[in-house]
Amino acid sequence: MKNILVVGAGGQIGSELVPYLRKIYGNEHVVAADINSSACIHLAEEGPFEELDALKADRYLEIVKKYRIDTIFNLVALLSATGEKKPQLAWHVNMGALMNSLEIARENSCAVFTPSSIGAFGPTSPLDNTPQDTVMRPTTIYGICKVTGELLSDYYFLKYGVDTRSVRFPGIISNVTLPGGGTTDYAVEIFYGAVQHKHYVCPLPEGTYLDMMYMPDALDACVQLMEADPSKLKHRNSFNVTAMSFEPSQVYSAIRRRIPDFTMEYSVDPVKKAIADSWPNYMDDSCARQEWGWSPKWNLETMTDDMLRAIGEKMKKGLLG
Ligand code: AKB
Repeated sequence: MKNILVVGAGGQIGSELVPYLRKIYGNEHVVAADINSSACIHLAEEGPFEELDALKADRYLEIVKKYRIDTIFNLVALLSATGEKKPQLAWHVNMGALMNSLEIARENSCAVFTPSSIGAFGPTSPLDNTPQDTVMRPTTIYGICKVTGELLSDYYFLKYGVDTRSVRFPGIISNVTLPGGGTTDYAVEIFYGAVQHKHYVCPLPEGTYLDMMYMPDALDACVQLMEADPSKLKHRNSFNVTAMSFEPSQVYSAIRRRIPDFTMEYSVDPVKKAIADSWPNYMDDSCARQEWGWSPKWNLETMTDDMLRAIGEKMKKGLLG
């Protein structure tokens, strides 16, 4: 990776991936692009930024040529819960951005990273220790986009030799940019609830296990996979990766051990519950471990310490609304 373009840079992953990549590859070599320039003020101060609607192929191509891009991180996506409210829009945006990324990559010899998700699985997948290669019949539009995206990315590799690579991310927990419209968002919001209000109303019921990962591990996964020796990759689109699996009362207890007066109640969102019930409880990520050395560093305890510290600091500085 020499000249990198991150499309959808203002989102939860992009806002941390851009600075992480810039530290490794140099500020000038990592271009941030997003439809919403106001979400990218910090990114634009530290390195190149371009306003881009990823559905506009001509403008996308112009940026790739201008910066001689060789690697694209396509992070544009409407997440699972939003997708269920606006399925046609989710398909249009998620597949449109991917198709443009793949076509531009094909014409300009770029590698492409597009995150897939635990949402690519469905209720007929084995939900415990979900294998790398198994039944994938998701019942959400988000999952349908993810499976289609995986197949399309493999197709571009097999047919055109485009270097496409991807991971199936679990819920990602971070303290810089809030996620929006996802089913796993509760696992981020609970930390803000604990620090700001000492209370949280959880939209998923007790017992709903889902895979999760702390952002530093997610950033490592992106770089490690894109830097992996291609001759070692038996899979490409897409690798199961996970760092931990928990259900709401476990993260609540972890926080309560540090903030004893923190309280939580449940007010179950039936749409989110149905989505979460159709997703794995925990995935088997041994292929990622074997093929490119995936090894997460954070667990629920260490992540809880770090999340509460970081959000506490933001609150002291008056940075929380
Ligand atoms: C969502 O909840 O939609 C995402 C995901 C797991 O892909 N965070």
